[in-house]
Amino acid sequence: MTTNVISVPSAPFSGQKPGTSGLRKKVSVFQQAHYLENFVQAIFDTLSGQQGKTLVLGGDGRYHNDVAIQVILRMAAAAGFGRVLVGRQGILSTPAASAVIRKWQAFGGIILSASHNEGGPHGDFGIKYNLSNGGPANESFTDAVYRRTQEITVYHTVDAPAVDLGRLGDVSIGDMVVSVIDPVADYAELLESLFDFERIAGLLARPDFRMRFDAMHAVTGPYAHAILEQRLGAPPGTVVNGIPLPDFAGGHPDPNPVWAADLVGALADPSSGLSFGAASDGDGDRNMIVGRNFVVSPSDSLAVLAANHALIPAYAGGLAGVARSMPTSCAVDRVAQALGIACFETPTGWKYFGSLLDAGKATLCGEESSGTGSNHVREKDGLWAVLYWLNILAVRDTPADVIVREHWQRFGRNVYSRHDYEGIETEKADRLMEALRARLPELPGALCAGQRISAADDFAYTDPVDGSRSGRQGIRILLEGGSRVVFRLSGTGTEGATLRVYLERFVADPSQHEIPTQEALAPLIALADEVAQIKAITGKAGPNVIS
Ligand code: VG1
Ligand code: CO
Repeated sequence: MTTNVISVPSAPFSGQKPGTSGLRKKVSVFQQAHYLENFVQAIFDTLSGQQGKTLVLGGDGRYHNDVAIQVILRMAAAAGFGRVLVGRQGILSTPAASAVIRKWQAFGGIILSASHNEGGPHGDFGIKYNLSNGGPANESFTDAVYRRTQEITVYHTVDAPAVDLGRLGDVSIGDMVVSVIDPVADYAELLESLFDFERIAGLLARPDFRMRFDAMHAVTGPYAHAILEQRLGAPPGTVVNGIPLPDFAGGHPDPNPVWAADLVGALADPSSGLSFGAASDGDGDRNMIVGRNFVVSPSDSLAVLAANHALIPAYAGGLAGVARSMPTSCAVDRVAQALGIACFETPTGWKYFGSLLDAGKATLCGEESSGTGSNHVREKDGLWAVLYWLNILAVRDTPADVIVREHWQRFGRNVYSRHDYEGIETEKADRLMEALRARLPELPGALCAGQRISAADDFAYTDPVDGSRSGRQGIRILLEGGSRVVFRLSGTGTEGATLRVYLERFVADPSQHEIPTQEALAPLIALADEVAQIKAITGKAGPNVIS
């Protein structure tokens, strides 16, 4: 059979610029004729050498996933790919896609997701490209794709019937083979090779240990059912909201105290009998860890994972180094120092960890936004983090909250919170950031809300492996004693702008560790408002989400 390529004339759309993690827009934007096709063609035009190679394709199952998969399959055939590995029903979590790319040495992968953003016909859709290392394409690639979208005049496809994605096995589109694969198998096998499954199964079988995993009606449902309940023997019902729905049952699949309030509430209620809770996001790369009446801060979680690495089979040989995004708290830095290993500070977004992982400079990475992962894939990985915690709990036989408290006693506590101001008019958000930038030279030494600022800058990063440079990655205001306030605008939203304010204060004295987080951070919250004029410029009385 030969592939008859059809070339369809098209014209550029404005705004097809990938953000922190791919291109995210309203579903209605993606539903415009040629919109998805143009972006996919821009990716394929930016690649070279894909002829005859393998592409991995899947998404988080949100609304429009099924339509987009069929479009991309036909375009992949026209672009000359030899094979596409596509998850059954078009499903692949982000970490599973990364695992499949690596295991089968694919040329790259396309992941359809807007992650934690809401779904459904009025929700968001998204698309991103991952390279052959399994990780998100770097900035130079996404910049090139964007440039291509601005000059596109044609896209290429083929005439072929829709592939039945419900049936495992191979079919052809022209010369290209489409292999419909089990979305869970390769990923579950990989996780099983990292952790002590026998020990975790023992913990889950104990009558005095009960866990709940909330899949938030997003992609991790089938993965959690297969791994936690089927392979590890957790009682049925351990996984809740485990059936993926195209609109996530109307919620935001974002595992934070606001959107996962049910889980947090259940762990705070002794009558639930629960001892450990966890949740993941739309595409399965984020994690939330909850102990009894205790939400583990993601920054603390990264530090705890690093400090306990010797208990985990895959990491018992030692960590090469750790890496965190700049706004993530410095808790893990203290662990790295104690271990005598390097700690890297990168801009926000997983794409910056790839080169460190590839070069063997870092083993564990994490972000304050509920993302942790390791060199087993090139994405953050929600269920990986949950299994890591379960492995620690199984070995130490200590509840999660006690593990964190003991960690604070040993290393001190980096009290931490993020305040999100959502739905700000873009013009106001830009004005706020520009005003802050303009004030940077005068801030060091200044007194603000009664506190002395010691340094202030706009974070810029030079990749230690490839030397690439990324500027304007967030305004940092540093105070004496390790306190910080960081300001940046979100790069994943689809409506207006979201201002993220990251607040951190180091508390060494154990007698002060139980002070409620917002209370401990109150002086910094006041400083943030005074220095950036948040209320005055945005007109908002307070943040929409505090995590
Ligand atoms: C947010 C998080 C960032 C994360 C990104 C993608 O980006 O802050 O840490 O890497 O989402 O995660 P931003 O630009 O909105 O702050 V996911 O799970 O949405 O793919
Ligand atoms: Co995600």
